[in-house]
Amino acid sequence: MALAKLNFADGPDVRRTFCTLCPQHCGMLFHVDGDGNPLAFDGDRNNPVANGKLCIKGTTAIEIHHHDDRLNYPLKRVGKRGEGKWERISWEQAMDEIAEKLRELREKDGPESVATLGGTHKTPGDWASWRWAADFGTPNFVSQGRNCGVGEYIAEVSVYGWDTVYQSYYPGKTKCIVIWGSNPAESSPPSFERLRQCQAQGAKLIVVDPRRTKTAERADLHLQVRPRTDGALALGLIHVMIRDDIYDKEFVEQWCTGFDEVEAEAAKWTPERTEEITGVPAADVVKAAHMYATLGPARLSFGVAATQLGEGASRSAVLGRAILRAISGNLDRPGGEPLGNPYDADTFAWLPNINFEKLVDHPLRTRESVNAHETPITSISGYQAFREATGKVYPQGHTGTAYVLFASQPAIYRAVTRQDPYPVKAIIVQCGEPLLSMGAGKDAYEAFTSENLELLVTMDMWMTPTAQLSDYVLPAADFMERADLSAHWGIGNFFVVGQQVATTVGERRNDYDLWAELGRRLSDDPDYWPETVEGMFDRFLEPSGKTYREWADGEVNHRFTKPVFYKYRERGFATPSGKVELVPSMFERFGIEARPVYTGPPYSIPDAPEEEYPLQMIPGSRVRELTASNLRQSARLRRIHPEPLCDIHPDTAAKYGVTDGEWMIIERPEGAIRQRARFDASLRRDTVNPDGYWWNPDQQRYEPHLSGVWVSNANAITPGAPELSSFAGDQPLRGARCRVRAGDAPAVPAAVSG
Ligand SMILES: Nc1nc2c(c(=O)[nH]1)N[C@H]1C(S)=C(S)[C@@H](COP(=O)(O)OP(=O)(O)OC[C@H]3O[C@@H](n4cnc5c(=O)[nH]c(N)nc54)[C@H](O)[C@@H]3O)O[C@H]1N2
Ligand SMILES: Nc1nc2c(c(=O)[nH]1)N[C@H]1C(S)=C(S)[C@@H](COP(=O)(O)OP(=O)(O)OC[C@H]3O[C@@H](n4cnc5c(=O)[nH]c(N)nc54)[C@H](O)[C@@H]3O)O[C@H]1N2
Ligand code: SF4
Ligand SMILES: [Mo]
Repeated sequence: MALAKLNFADGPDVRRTFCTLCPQHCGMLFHVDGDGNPLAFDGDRNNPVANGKLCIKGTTAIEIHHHDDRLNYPLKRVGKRGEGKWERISWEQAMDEIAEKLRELREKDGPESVATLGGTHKTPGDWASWRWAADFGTPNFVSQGRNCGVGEYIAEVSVYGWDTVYQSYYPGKTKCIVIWGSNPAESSPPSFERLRQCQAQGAKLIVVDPRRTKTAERADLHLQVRPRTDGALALGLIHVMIRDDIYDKEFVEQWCTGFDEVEAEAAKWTPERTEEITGVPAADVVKAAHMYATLGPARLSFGVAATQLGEGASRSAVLGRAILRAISGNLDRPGGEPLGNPYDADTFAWLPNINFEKLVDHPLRTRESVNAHETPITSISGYQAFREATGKVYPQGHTGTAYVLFASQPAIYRAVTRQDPYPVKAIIVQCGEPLLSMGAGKDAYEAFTSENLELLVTMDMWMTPTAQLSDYVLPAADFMERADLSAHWGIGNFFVVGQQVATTVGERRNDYDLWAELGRRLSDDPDYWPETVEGMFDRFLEPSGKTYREWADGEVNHRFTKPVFYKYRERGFATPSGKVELVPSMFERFGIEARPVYTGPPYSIPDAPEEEYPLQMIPGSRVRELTASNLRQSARLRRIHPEPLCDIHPDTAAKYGVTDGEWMIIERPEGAIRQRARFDASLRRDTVNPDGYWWNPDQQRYEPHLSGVWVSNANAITPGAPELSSFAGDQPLRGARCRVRAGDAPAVPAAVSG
């Protein structure tokens, strides 16, 4: 229950941390009893992320902490995979047995035969798994952030040497905001609040989204783009800016290379042709270009959609957006696109403690990641190339470098089932849910149930569908049960430290412990893993001059590096040439089309044929009350959103016999799912928006139902072929073709506990 006005200064009964129920990491205070039970909570007004506000998800923290379904003890499978027969074992036994198997595989098949699948901004599991992979010697590690933004990061760092992903707009300073393929009204309460403040101070808003989202409702101009055609739209905007001479000529002349090639490509994209492909009226393309280029400092936001458009479409979209930011003269301009500052040398030691350098030179590693031959820029050699290019300006490298190293999930599944390009035989899942949230769920299932897979370990808070198929299931602590530190993967110029709030229930463990325990059994370096996560935090925080304890218990528990603008004027851009490379040499070096050539529908690689699958689906759009596949256990949140809903235009529904509020079937070659239709007359007629990540934790567990993983889960039917992933290995999660029809309610087998 929320208790009004908790204050950290009120004494030891009030503990201070931050919420990790979604990636925003809003500051939180808890009132605890003498046994370490959290009794009440409040937002932390002294934390700048949300200034004391919490969203509805955050308010379920105590419910989540005490929930009956939480995993409390390590389990070892004794029946067949997915049969639900377990033996309770100790952590010691689990770690010994898992480490032994990993050692055997490393000796027999090389360290690359072990893969890890992680989640998004779930401290401390993410960085600890990377640090572990670097020490073990496997390049086959992924955290789910790869599908939020690898393509965008790579494009931005290639074009101007740093990224703008985690940057924000500034009330009073930012005059034009373009929210493109993002919906902060649902996905980020703190940045939506900021957006409102900017609008109140006169900023104009352009939203690029096939849906009329709550964010789009606030827009001065809504460009209702056809899914997957963002690259064409970007070229149309560039075309108008050049044609009407409203780009920043001086900046382009002084700082950019490749402008002529961009101009030649953009010349083909008249507003009329742009309208033909994107569905955005030509007059709106012109209007948007003028607003963006002339209103004053402008911020063109990051949004996951552009990364998730798959082969061809994604590349032109992210490259086009990077070019727009550059030629509009907004790079590193106050109120525009601050090129994030790396942590000062005296603030925070991020990359040195992730230790990717060890992976590069690992004596046991002989191979690149399983996707490197297809998407060579996301690889160890890609990482080295970016280190070299950015190193001249940022000696520590680009702090988001992990993104360049992430392997691609479909390639990992293929390496298990087809042993191509080499076998992967063990997978450790932690903080992520591959069957539900990682795309290509069917391929994940095939891999997890394959005889080729000798070990599947899942560490989670719940018995997820992936956990149900695992050989070992390990109980994870929630954020209240651990000491914590968030640095947003080293890309946010901000860190916040959290106290442990609650006493751990049962044998739940901090995610760090998994990697440290395995690491201690497998590492050649006895000092690599401090005994506790606090010890590891001390290492991260060492340059700040304070220990974890001092930060956690001190008056202020966070630090924000103030942006410095126009840094390039002194040291150039962190690209190979030191200039903004509008046609990035880094792309050329890795065999990627470096001009912003648009390849969208019709696709260069066949997806589902258009005649049979006339619609496009854009599943996985965030809803305020859930985080991906997570939090469906909360009775409170389920009451708000009890069933999977698929948005569809009434005319489209009429055409295919679908009724508002009734069940409908969404089909692709991979299979069919059922959701309830929700009419939305503001949606494009060629687009449907199925809810993402849907399962039912209260339905029958284990095979064949697996808590309903195949019933409504949109990622059961997102394309899985590795060739359909983008140049950066991001999956085609949005815009794939589909068809719809009316259907009966799904059959629900009786729930059995266990
Ligand atoms: N409540 C909640 N908040 C979250 C999360 C959550 O699960 N729940 N997840 C967190 C994570 S991991 C992330 S990465 C962020 C993501 O945050 P956002 O970037 O805001 O992601 P979405 O809400 O999925 O918004 C993507 C938007 O893109 C639109 N879209 C779909 N296809 C296309 C297309 O082809 N072109 C264009 N231009 N737009 C398209 C969709 O309609 C949708 O409105 O949210 C974070 N916050
Ligand atoms: N179709 C479609 N698919 C998408 C997207 C999309 O837009 N459309 N978005 C993609 C993006 S951007 C992202 S980031 C992913 C999100 O994908 P994930 O990060 O996989 O999403 P979640 O469902 O939030 O978390 C997965 C699991 O982590 C567990 N978990 C939560 N906290 C902890 C913890 O502290 N420790 C441990 N061990 N486990 C924990 C949860 O119980 C849950 O089972 O989805 C991706 N998939
Ligand atoms: S779930 Fe809500 S309160 Fe928690 S971090 Fe996300 S936005 Fe903040
Ligand atoms: Mo994400």
